[in-house]
Amino acid sequence: MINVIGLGYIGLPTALMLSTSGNKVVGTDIKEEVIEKLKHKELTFEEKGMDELFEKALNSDITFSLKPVSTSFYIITAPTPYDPVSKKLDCSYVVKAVESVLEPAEEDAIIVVESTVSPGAIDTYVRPVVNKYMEKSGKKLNLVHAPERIIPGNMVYELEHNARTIGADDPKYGEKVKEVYSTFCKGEINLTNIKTAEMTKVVENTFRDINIAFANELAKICRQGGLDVNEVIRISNKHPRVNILSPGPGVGGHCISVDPWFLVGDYPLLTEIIYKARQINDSMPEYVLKRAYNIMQENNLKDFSRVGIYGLTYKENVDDVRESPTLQLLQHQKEHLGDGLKVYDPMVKREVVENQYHDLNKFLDDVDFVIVMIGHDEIRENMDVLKDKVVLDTRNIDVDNKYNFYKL
Ligand code: SAJ
Repeated sequence: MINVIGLGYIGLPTALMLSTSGNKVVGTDIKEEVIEKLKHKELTFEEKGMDELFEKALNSDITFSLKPVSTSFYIITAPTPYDPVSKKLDCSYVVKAVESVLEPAEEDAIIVVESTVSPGAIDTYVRPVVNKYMEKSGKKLNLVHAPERIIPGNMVYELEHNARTIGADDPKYGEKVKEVYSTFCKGEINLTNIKTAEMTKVVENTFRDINIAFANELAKICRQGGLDVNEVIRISNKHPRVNILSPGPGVGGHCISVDPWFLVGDYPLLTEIIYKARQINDSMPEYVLKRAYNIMQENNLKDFSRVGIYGLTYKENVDDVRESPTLQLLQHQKEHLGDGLKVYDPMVKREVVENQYHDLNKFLDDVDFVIVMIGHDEIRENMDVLKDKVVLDTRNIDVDNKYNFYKL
């Protein structure tokens, strides 16, 4: 039986997938409301393909509990927040989750940590707790690190098809974990040690951050040079060894905008590109505001309260607002435009910011200038609704330049 500890964005789909792949699964979370909802057959967040997966898992007898159960296989998917000032990882949730399974764990049990941690964090924070318990109790436990790689918006597909990394002290236990993950994972499963597994995860997200920063820097260069960055990238990408990513209003989410800081924090003198890339991506929300100000002047628009922001999530078609470029932009609205910008996002049902709308038509009635921060399918499929507005399209939703939108 597998006990998944922490039923958030990673833990829940993982638990459901394991359950529908022939494993007996118990999902555990310390939050009562999460367990209550799941027991009442309600999902806690939206994600493509999750409804069907949940339905199947319920038929495969997945159960949910507030406390860990006694078994030989745990998967820890607790959150790993970071301190916004020091940029240091806060491993306390992972440590608490690991502590919670020490007592119920059977002799020789495997504890797989999936949460993203900074390189070396397992040795620094998790291993001492496990070792101390092993000494005290005489029970043998085995730590394994299998960092998750699934992308919000396509999690269910990627859980099944992505290659995976499994880091273990002893390859024998790595193989055991591989066997379990092979029940659902069709991708290649690579075995390594724990420290390498930690590093690969952070390196993967840092690679993407740097490449997005390059695209964003190009956008600034092309704007100043009077060029269309999207056209430059489209043509450059026809080269067989060039694959430039898309510029945008900033990098949000809990992964790419966070993980590179772990390397900067630990290797401050060596992380020049990595640090610069973070700064460039972090500069984008304010860059959008400055661009918006110029567009307002050009169009003789004076009323900041009739400026609307389309999109509050960190990327398209997800409901996650963590570290979203729009939230960063709103923090700086007063410095560059003025207070009272209006905000709408079809994916965000709850009240997150001031002046938030839940109806696209009402939102459009109240604004003259729309800054498209996120290209949700809703707006990509209904671009006509914007045709009478002044629009700053930061996501290049109007790929064919049919609507004369302003671009980044
Ligand atoms: N973005 C751009 N331009 C691009 C691509 C992305 O501006 O060309 C922006 C997005 O709009 C978003 C941010 O970057 O604000 C990050 O989005 P993303 O879709 O690139 O990635 P995440 O954060 O949703 O998920 C990443 C993935 N990592 C990599 O692709 C290397 C995913 O595989 C990881 O599992 C996830 O981080 C994680 O949990 O670490």
